Amino acid sequence: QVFFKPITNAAPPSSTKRQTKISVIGAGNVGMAIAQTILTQDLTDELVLVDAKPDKLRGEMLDLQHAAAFLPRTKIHASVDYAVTAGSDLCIVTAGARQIADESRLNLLQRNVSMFKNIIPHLVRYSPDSTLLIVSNPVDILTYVAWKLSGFPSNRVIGSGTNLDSSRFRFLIADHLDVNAQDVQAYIVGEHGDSSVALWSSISVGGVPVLSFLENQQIVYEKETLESIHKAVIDSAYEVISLKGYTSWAIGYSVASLARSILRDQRKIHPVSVLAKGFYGIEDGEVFLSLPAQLGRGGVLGVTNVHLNDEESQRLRDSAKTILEVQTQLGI
Ligand code: 6V0
Repeated sequence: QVFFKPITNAAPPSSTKRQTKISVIGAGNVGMAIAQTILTQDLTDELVLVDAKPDKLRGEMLDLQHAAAFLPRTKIHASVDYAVTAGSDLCIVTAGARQIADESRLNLLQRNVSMFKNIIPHLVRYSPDSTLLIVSNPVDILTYVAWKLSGFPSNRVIGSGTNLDSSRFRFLIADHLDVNAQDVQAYIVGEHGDSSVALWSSISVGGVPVLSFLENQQIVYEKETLESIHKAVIDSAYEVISLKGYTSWAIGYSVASLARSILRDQRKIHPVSVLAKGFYGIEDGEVFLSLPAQLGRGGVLGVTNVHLNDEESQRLRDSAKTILEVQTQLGI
């Protein structure tokens, strides 16, 4: 029965190595891009997919399993039953309702909240010690909803937030300056999407602060170019969606980078959606917004104290207020 003849006098296998398990809820375009990036980057021992559509789910699972010969060894499971997620370290939620023609954003949000009421309690029940990473949109509000529904401490509920916006920002700056995007430090914070806030003063390339360098050189027009880059960041999701129907690859890499920081205790700083109360003058109400946060095995370890000018702080507080107004209509 045994394929290999066991070696004799072997020490018993070490039981100290901790196995990791990631569950991805929603096997659509975004969920599958995240799953495949996690697999290729060897981030987990077990990967679980959950979706409401059993046939699509099994098809996606088989398709990934058939790549086993080319991938690091990872157990891949899929089921519509959340029991399969039991003992997950990280639960990534990408399930989302599609917008119906003429539907208001608030109505779409209400439908996603109802969906979360079905999803989050299962994740809590089967993986009470996990970290929840929310990707479904509107991500900041749904991260708040997940936090409320889960009863988890806020350090274990994170939204993917502006990690993706910041990566788009870094790409566009790198492209403009003809440098490597990994050498560009630049943060977009606040609400994921239209009202996001670019932190101009934090932009540096290879340790050189870009704005003060340009100002010293009195190169004013470059600042306008950077502002047009922020606009391009905001427009880029719409552009990709209008061209290919959805976005997937960049969000896949973005979320995999968060998974790595959390599960491998990388203590890296990522702009992600965290409970913002008490930071940067946001005092009223409980809102989740993206701030530069340090991520590690315990989830959110802290928020860095980046310098924000008056306009940036005000825009952040305005975003918080807008989100809070929407949240009060949700009845959570
Ligand atoms: P999609 O391809 O329609 O996938 C959604 C999946 O969710 C489908 O496979 C559904 O069957 C599944 N689903 C629906 N209801 C349930 C349920 N109750 N339980 C389990 N699964 C369910 O959408 P796509 O993958 O393109 O997008 C998913 C979500 O990610 C949307 O809300 C997007 O707006 C959001 N994105 C968030 C981004 C971010 O930066 N935060 C970026 C891109 C997309």
